[in-house]
Amino acid sequence: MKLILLSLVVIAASAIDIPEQFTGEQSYRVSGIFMCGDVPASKVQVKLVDDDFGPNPDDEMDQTYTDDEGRFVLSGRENELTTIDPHLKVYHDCNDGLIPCQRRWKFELPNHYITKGPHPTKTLDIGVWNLEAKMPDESHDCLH
Ligand SMILES: [Ca+2]
Ligand SMILES: [Ca+2]
Ligand SMILES: [Ca+2]
Repeated sequence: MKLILLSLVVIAASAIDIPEQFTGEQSYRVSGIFMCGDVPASKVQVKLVDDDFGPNPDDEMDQTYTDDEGRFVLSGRENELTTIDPHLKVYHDCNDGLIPCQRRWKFELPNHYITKGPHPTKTLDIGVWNLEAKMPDESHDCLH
């Protein structure tokens, strides 16, 4: 009886395709290109973070600036008891003229690119984004 139950659970789990859960050291790599209109958005600050909730500030996993062609690659790791919540944050001045501080974009990144351990074996390529677009939940951010 126990065996039957167990195999039923296994079948159910594979049918629903429960996402892999992680614990301990996890790593992530993401790349992409930002444009401002038809001009590459260079020197745009980008951060890979593990989103944490409540008063717990997000953990920075890596940060860099886009190159002359608007390209970036971020690669980092984080220790967490449960699966990390990878996010990409972008701070830019595209179409922001004289308004102080930077427009902040935030992307939620899919969990199935998480690698167990310190060295990411997969890369999420988010492709080319035109920063002129307006994100529904974007904000202005001065401290980053
Ligand atoms: Ca987290
Ligand atoms: Ca964390
Ligand atoms: Ca600005």
